[in-house]
This record gives sequence, structure tokens and C-alpha cells, in this order.
Amino acid sequence: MIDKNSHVPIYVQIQELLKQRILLGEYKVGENISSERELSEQLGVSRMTVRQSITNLVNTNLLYREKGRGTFVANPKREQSLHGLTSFTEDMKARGMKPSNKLIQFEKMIPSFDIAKDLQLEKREEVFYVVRIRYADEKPMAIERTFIPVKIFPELDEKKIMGSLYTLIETHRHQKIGNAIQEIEAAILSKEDSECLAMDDLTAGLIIKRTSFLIDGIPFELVRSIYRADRYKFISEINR
Ligand code: 16G
Repeated sequence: MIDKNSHVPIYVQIQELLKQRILLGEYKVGENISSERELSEQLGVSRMTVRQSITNLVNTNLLYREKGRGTFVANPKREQSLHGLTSFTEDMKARGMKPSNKLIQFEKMIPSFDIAKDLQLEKREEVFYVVRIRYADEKPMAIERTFIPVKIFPELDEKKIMGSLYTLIETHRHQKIGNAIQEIEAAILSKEDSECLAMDDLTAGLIIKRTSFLIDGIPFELVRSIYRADRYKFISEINR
């Protein structure tokens, strides 16, 4: 299996072998792969070399390590295009997955100065503050904390928000969604957020802050979404 006379470095050969095992379903998503010791014995190579190959596969997100538990096959990441202003519900349905939500918090409040400024609100204008965990095929993908000016959707309530916010705005309020400004950054998740997303402590998340506007330029949401970095990646086409 491993050709020590080959010009292909041994660690690369091991990587290819492990990739092959994943591809053939010998190692399944979420499954613990053989330990470094087992692999080094099986392949007749040093543990150091095995470790290097595994580290490379962890770095390319094909595998992930859990402290004290071993090395597992990672879930392929969902891709989200950075083109087009789509909703979570639309994105998941487009991938043939079933979206669902868990409502963690729903309240009416006076926002902080910064939030009011982003949403172009007058002093003491109220917002709905909504915290939802968003699932795809029952797996937690993201936590979203959304501020929606009450004047945009006064009749919003805990029941209505269980569906898609964008559908509510477009079909129930008959308002057209126009554009959004989005910022993306990486961060280590708080303990609370990693628990909500069923992740270990100290794992990375992708934080997306989006301010979205109706077609007439009025802001209708300010959202801070935290996506699981191991399940999500964003792609964009760039032209020169
Ligand atoms: C997406 C948006 C979020 C929006 C939500 C509406 C990102 C980063 N964020 O998650 O801003 O509020 O979709 O989804 O894509 P919904 O219509 O399914 O409620």
C-alpha cells in the first residue's frame, strides 16, 4: 500500500490512502478513524509520519480532532454563495435540506445606541429582538440574533417567526427586500454559543453581521449570525 521507493513522499501517500478510505465509505462521516499507533503498525511507517498526514487532513477540514477522543471524519461543508441576498430557509431548501428553527428569545425592546443607528431609528423606537438556532436536517448550523424595527412588522410574534422572516416580509407585509451589507469574520465561540451549536469549547465560528434594506432603502433587519465553521463555507466568484 505504501511504496517506500516512490518519489511521492510517504506522508502524501498516507494522506491519499486515508482520503481513499473516506471516499469509499470505509471511514464514514463522524466516525473515529484508526489511531496513529494502529495506522503506523498497519502501514509499517513511523507514528510521526502518520501524524503529519493526519494534521494535513485536519488542516484541509477532511478530518477533525477531538481532545482525548481521537480523529474523526468531518462533515462536508455547506457552501453559501456570497452572491444574492438569500435567506437561511432558501439556502437550505436549495440544497435539498429541511430547515427548522428553535426560538431561544423573542422580545420587544429599545435597542442600544449603535443598533438604533445602524437601523436608522429615532430615539426610543422599538425593535423585536429574536434569537434563533437554525437547523438543517435537524443539525444545528447557526445561531442568529436579529433586530427588526417594530414599525416594519408590528404584528410579528413568537409563532410567526418560527417560519422564514424573509417570506413573512415579502408575502405577508408585501414589502420588497432590496440589498444588504455584510461583514464576515472568524471568532472563537462563547461557551453558551458552542453549546447551542453542539460544539466543543474553543472552536471557531464564522460571524456574519448583515444589515438588510427594503427596496426603498429602509433597514429592516440587523443580524448577527454565528455559523459553525466546520459545516459552512462561503464562496464567491470574482472576475478580473
Ligand atoms: C440568513 C441571513 C439573515 C436573515 C436570514 C433570514 C446570512 C448570513 N444571514 O440567515 O440575515 O435574517 O437568512 O432567514 O445569510 P429566514 O427567512 O429563513 O428567516
